[in-house]
Amino acid sequence: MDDKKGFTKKNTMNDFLRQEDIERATSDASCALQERLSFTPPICDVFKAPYCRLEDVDRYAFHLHPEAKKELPDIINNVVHRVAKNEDPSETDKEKHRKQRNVGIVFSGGPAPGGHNVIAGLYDAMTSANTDSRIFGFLMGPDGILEKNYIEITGDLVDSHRNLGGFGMIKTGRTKIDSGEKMKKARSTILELELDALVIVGGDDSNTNAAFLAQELRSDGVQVIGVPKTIDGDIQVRDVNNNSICAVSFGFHTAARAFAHNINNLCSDCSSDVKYWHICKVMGRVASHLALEVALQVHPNITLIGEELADFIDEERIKKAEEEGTIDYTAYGMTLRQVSRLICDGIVRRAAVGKNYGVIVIPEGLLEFINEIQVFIIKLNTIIADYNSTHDMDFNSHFPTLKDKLEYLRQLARMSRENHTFSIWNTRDDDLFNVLPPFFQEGLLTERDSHGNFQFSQMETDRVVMGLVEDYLKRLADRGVYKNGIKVGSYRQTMDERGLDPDVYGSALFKNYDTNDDFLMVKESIVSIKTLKQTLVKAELLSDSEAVPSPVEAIYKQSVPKFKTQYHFYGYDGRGNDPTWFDCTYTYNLGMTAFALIVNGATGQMAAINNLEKDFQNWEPIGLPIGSLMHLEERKSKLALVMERALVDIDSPAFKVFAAKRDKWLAATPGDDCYRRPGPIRYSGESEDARPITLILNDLGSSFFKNTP
Ligand code: FBP
Repeated sequence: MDDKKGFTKKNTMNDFLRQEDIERATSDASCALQERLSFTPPICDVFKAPYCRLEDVDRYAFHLHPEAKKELPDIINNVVHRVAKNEDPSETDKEKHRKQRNVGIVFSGGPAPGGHNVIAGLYDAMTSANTDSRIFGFLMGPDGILEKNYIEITGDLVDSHRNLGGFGMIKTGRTKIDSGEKMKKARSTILELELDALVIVGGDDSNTNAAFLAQELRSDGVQVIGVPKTIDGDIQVRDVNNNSICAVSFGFHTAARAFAHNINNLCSDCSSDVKYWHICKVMGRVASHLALEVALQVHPNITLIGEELADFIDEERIKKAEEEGTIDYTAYGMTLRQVSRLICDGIVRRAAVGKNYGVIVIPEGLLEFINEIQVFIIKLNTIIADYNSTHDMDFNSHFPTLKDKLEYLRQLARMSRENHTFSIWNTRDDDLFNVLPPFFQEGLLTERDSHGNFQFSQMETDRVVMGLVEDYLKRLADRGVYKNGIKVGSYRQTMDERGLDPDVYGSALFKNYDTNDDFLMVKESIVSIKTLKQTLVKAELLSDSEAVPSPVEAIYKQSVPKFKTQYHFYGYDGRGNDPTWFDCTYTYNLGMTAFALIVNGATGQMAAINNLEKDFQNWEPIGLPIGSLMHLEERKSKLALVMERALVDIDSPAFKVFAAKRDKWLAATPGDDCYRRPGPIRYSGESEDARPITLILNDLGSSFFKNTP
């Protein structure tokens, strides 16, 4: 366009950016986001009725811990509740349902995909019962309760977070309400906001908090409901008869599927350029549920499951000790060195069939199951907790460098020599600790979280294990055991091309030349050009003064493996993923379940869904008595009443299927690998990925073995 003076106005960058197509292409609201926001998860049948009630379910039994009876007297006799339709509601029931309520909600602990849908389910249920009801979201986790830091959750806010991952709407935090003073502050906020109920969305520690708050606030008439959240999958509830009542916490499926998809991409890559071993550390804190699910989703070549290592018994050692009339306690549980040998075995076997590449999955909590390391973790937990409880400054701030920390430990060892009543850290501990590599020492001494838990995600577990693997592989290579197999055809072609008779050299070079194997293995005694030459001279194929023929040298060089690794950590990425269909639906119904429990007067209960392992039509909203799920555990060096975490059960069908298939998935045979493509995460449409494979196998296994005479 010309201006008055006849100059042509130049388009500026701002004009360009203002164009509709540019705005659309660069908008924060991607098409994928908009589709997600408009997805409505299905609701359980019971929520289609206008009113619901709670039915006591007496087929489940729990061992009540005496300490729980003592500390939680008002909620310890809670039972399992099933949410049922109320087909014939009385006027009181209707009033109870329609009552205007104020409810608080808080996220606690690490984010887990689906959290926003818990809020959406609760919001939709509450506002459809009474449009004047209000939900307050406490910001930054339990700190929001203590510091009266909250927002009112509006319809628009909910609509802009439906089916989205993360906990961005109200954020999260790891503070524990674990002292009289904090309890007082929490109570003051809750009463000031005139809350009828508080919903705590969290893991084992947070549900423990929910139980204690329920006990504390009962006399004020405030209900407290927990919701099982954690990608770790370690909130699983079974009764004393092993009946599964809550198969898994929300977030687990999405995180596992996200990790699986990315790890499968590594499988595609490594089987294409055939030169790397990818080492994948997978989150999950202590339990290896995520690693197991990833194994079932992707079939990586090697997956370690911590719980299995702890259960290992070295029969040979036991037998030897028996013969000597002694007991060898070191025969129980795997050592770090044995774990590394296990991995080496897989690597060596694959190399023998020409596969000097692959994928290894290591759960982040692996070290917890290695006896020698667990002892360090427990001792250091105690030392750090004791230090923190008696000093104004915490251990890590007082001893900022590794050197300072080691010096403090040395002082403790000295103290134990001088004063025999002090035995937590003795000279032997100190000596053993000092031979560990510095990065490993740093890892073991990292700050514990606010619950006193060891922070496995900060530990370079994978590097610790793989350091030993690399050392041992070098030794195996020196011994001539770790070698690349040479394809028969490739050997013949190399020799033929240079006019050498493959059969003349074959028996001298290879230990399996006269077999029908697809891959030839260079003899173990040949570990250098020098030993190669000696072998050929001995076989009278060469004189002392002659050089090794170049094709033979080339074949030898091909047989020497280069062990190249790439390290990956799968944790925060999957934890922040948008939820799968399973998690979208599970969490939306959990929010509705929380409301059903509130309407019907429950407190100290955890909202849950029974039959998650089955098709959606069978899902059954329930309330679980948190008090009955508690036991004593060491936290900050003291025994504390906490909700019990579930570890991988190595007698479960899912684990047994994995154990039965792992040799196949190692694929140490000629031919293709057995990688499985789980595909990207979807939130709509049922498919084979509708729920975790672990749940499917455990369900199929339990009915199969029940029906087997
Ligand atoms: P929650 O148990 O709070 O759900 O957190 C799970 C988790 O993601 C673990 O898998 C991991 O070890 C830990 O949190 C990491 O903690 P942080 O977020 O503090 O780094």
